[in-house]
Amino acid sequence: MEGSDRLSGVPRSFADSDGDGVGDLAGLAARADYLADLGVDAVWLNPVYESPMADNGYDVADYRAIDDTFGTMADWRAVRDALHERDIRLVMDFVPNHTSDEHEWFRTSRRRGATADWYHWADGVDADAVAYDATDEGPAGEAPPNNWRSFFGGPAWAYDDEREQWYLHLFDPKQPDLDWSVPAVREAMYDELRYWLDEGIDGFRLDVVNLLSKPDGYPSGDPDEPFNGTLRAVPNGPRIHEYVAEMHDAVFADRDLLTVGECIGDTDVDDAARYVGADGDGLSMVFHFDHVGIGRGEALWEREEWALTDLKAVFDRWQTGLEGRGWNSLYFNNHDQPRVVSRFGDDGEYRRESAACIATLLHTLRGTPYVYQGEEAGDDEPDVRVARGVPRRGDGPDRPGGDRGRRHRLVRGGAGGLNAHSRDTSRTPMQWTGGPNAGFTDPDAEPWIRLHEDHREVNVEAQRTAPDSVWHYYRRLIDLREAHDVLVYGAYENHTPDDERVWAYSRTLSGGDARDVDRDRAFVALNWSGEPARVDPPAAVAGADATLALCNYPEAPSPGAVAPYEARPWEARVYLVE
Ligand code: TEU
Repeated sequence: MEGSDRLSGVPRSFADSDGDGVGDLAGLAARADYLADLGVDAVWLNPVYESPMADNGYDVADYRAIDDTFGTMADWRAVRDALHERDIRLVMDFVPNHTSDEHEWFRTSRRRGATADWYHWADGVDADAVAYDATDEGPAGEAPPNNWRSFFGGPAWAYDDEREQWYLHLFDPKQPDLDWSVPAVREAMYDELRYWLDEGIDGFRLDVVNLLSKPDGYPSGDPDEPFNGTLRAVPNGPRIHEYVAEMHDAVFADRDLLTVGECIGDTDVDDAARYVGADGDGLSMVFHFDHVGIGRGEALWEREEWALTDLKAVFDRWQTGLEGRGWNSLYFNNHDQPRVVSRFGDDGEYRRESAACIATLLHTLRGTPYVYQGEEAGDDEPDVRVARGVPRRGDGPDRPGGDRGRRHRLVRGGAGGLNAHSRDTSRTPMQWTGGPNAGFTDPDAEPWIRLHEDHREVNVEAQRTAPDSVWHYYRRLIDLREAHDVLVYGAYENHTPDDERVWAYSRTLSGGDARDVDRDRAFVALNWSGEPARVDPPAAVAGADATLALCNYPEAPSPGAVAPYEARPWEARVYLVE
């Protein structure tokens, strides 16, 4: 299970069964064969719990109920069964750090009932005594308890008139943070997790799990850093590993599960090793942000020049750093990230080649590849103004009038930076066909968010009928990885760390490995550019007998040995070396 693919997706954008323009569980169940055809062996479902949808369902009002938007519990069970019948596992997104402000726990907390201390409540401070800005909220002359900023913009504290105190919300004001130092909170969350395991699911993606333990006393962060230093002050807090270990023992132990924890901020390899646990008694793996942080400016919407060597350095660090200590997750895309073809590839002339080249990287490294809906069809980024319509229809923090909305308009150079980091553009409906509404919903329905205008050319149906498409290339990559353990478990060595175009590396499974290994070395060469580039295989593989197992150009040479060659733009080759 470790090495194979997961497909992640936003249910509201995947497939609509009832013509209301919003994707749903019945739509997903009806596409189970598609997932099996692609070859993924697990599905990570973004939240489908009952929610006022202030943040795409990451604001949960009831962890045990399915939101009407997506269907019923019976529909959910039908999805589970449809996947299981095809040997596809189901991983649920779980949101432990915060609830919706409409959750019964928060309603009771704000009136100082039984869950009075379940959230982070604090008194305000004298506005004249602090250096940070007060807000218009709260009593006159009172500032929030500290200077932390919400990751969605604005102060991280909101004043509650009913309780007459401030509560912490690291995301939207409708997402109050739970206080995990309270044992009853942890027990309640473990109960919710067990509920879903008892329903027969196969794992969890744990949303911002590394924010659960807040620093004692809510110390203000460094005002010279982005978000006033909140992103440095809060993640990986003092008791976090205690909580994860406890969660493991209380919920995950003795079950065959996949647990992946999203870890934002400066989570490094050593932190990740601790999350996984010395004896595997933690999470299966984490999502870190080191590589997706490349090319992002200081301000949220700024875009910077980036260099391939920087991207390599991140992967090198994680590939070698976790060797023998933990397992990597491998991803570029998800519901929060701009489409990788537009970001690190070429969404113009070399869309097909660059999409396949980047996919080759994800499928030939040590770890678990995650593919985000549409990625397998080579989806790129629509212009954000198109995706959103005017006014935009996306939900959550980027809504108009929010802090992000204000930042949008400040971006220099038009929509470039905005496109680069908006979350809406990756959430446009799945492009199934070139027909009306791209086959996502009924022809006369209005999709909840506008379709990408290129769906007439770029869609699953067209991709599946073209043998040399990105879609078929993903299929072949998935099969190749399944067939060759060296691509899953082999040690990674980068042969070209300083090259700005060529990324050439080998994977080696050392002898004596108990697994059934048919070949013990692979050599992968990627030309990460639109120019021809010379590939010089390292001494260890040069001249060795080899099979060219995969190449993203249809006319591929089939040499009996790895020899130097001139790589075509975005050419990717995978050799299995004798
Ligand atoms: O994301 C955590 C997170 O920090 C992201 O919001 C990220 O900073 C942002 O998207 C910029 O790229 C998780 C979920 O994946 C996201 O969808 C939720 O909005 C968030 O947590 C709150 O639950």
